[in-house]
This record gives sequence, structure tokens and C-alpha cells, in this order.
Amino acid sequence: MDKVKIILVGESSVGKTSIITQYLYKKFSPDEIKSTTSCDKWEKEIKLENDKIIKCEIWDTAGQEKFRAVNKIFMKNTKIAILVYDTTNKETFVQLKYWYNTTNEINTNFDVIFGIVANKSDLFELRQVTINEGKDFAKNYCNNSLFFETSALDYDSINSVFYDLCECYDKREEEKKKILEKGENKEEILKIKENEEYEENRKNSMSLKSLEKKKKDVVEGEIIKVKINL
Ligand SMILES: Nc1nc2c(ncn2[C@@H]2O[C@H](COP(=O)(O)OP(=O)(O)OP(=O)(O)O)[C@@H](O)[C@H]2O)c(=O)[nH]1
Ligand SMILES: [Mg+2]
Repeated sequence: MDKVKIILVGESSVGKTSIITQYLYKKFSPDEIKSTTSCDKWEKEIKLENDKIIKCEIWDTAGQEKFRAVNKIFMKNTKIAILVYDTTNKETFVQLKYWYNTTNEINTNFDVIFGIVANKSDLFELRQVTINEGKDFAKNYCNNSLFFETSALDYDSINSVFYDLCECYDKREEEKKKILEKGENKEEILKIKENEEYEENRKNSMSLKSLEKKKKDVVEGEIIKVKINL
């Protein structure tokens, strides 16, 4: 199975890097993390309850506005997009529409699985966006996407984001397989095949390949980290 590309996007300071750090290293280190100015990716295997192992690539992106153009290159081939906003900053929630639409535009086969993440839930006294607003956005604007409330201080809340989205991805892939095996629904089969072909072409995208040449591999225990300088 190909590696599943998971990308975290959202405005600067919403907590994307902190979420990844908690997930991979089980720590929250506000003093160590600086605003991201590169594109980093990590490789990790996620074991599902059915014992299936999903090989993931987790991509962190830079949220600052000046990186928007280059981010678009990294957003190609996304299988799972985690859209993060900061519950204590309404503007980051408003901007999620941009991240949702851009992810869909770049991955025009509309096959991306989305997770909407309301982060910094520990700062409840500073909250500017209600849970219902977040849920409503996930349901009505993002085509019934999964919604999560997280705090980068709380491992369990972060773990469920990655686990549930991988499970959702696995279920969808199984459904696709069944459709292909049955061979009855010609329209669906054509769509699946078209998507596969489209993905194959995108994999050979020159822009991404040339940027990946700048990468530097760092092996950190079991986790492989790849840094791509912008
Ligand atoms: N209290 C609290 N602080 C958080 C949480 N997540 C992140 N932070 C803090 O928010 C600030 C920004 O976090 P980052 O992880 O750097 O945010 P980012 O989305 O990666 O930002 P860019 O790299 O600029 O795109 C840091 O000071 C973090 O310590 C959270 O869940 N709760
Ligand atoms: Mg960051």
C-alpha cells in the first residue's frame, strides 16, 4: 500500500507543530517550538483495531501568509487533510474556508478526507468559537467531515484525530476495493480509475520533486523526520 499523506494546515499559531510534537513525541514544549518556516514531514505507522497497519507521512506546513504559495505545492497528493483552528482566535476559524477550498482545488479529484480540529480547548476561558460553530462547519461546509476538539497538552485528544481519520481512510479504501471487485457500478468504477490515473500523474509532478531534492533526513529513534527548506 502507498504511504498515506496526512497534511496539517491552518493559520499561523493555531498549534499544528505542537499537535504533531505531542502525537509523535508525547510532549508539549512551548519554549522549543518556533513558528514553522520550512515544510517538515515524518513517517509513522498507525496500527488499526483490525490489525491493519497504515503507513503514514505526516506533513507540517507553515501557516504564515507569506508561505501560502509554496504550501500549495506541498498540499498535492493529500489523502487526509487536518484543518486546524485556534478556539481562542475567531479569525483562524474564519480562515478555515480558505484552507478547505484550497485543499480541494489542489486535489481536484475531491477524494480528500478532512478532519476539522478545534485546538487549544484547554484555554476555555478565552474561547471565541463555540463547539457547535465548529461542528456545524464540519458538517455543513465540509461535507460531513469529522470534527475534533483538542489540546496539544493532551495526548489522547490528539491521538484520536490521527487514529479516527486513518480508520475512516481505511474504510473508504475497502469500499472502493469492493466496488472494483463487484464490477457492477460502471460509473463508480470509472471514477475510481480516473482518480488512480490522476494520482499517478501528480506523483510525477516536477515542482514537488525538485523541492524534495532539498530535503534532509534525520532519524530520531523510530521516527524518520524529513526537513524541506523553503
Ligand atoms: N494552551 C495551549 N497552547 C497551545 C496549544 N497548541 C499550541 N499552543 C501554543 O500556541 C503557540 C503556537 O503553536 P505552534 O504549534 O507553533 O503553531 P503552528 O500552527 O505550528 O504555527 P506556524 O508554524 O506559524 O504555522 C505556541 O506557543 C504553542 O505552545 C494548545 O492546545 N493549548
Ligand atoms: Mg508550526
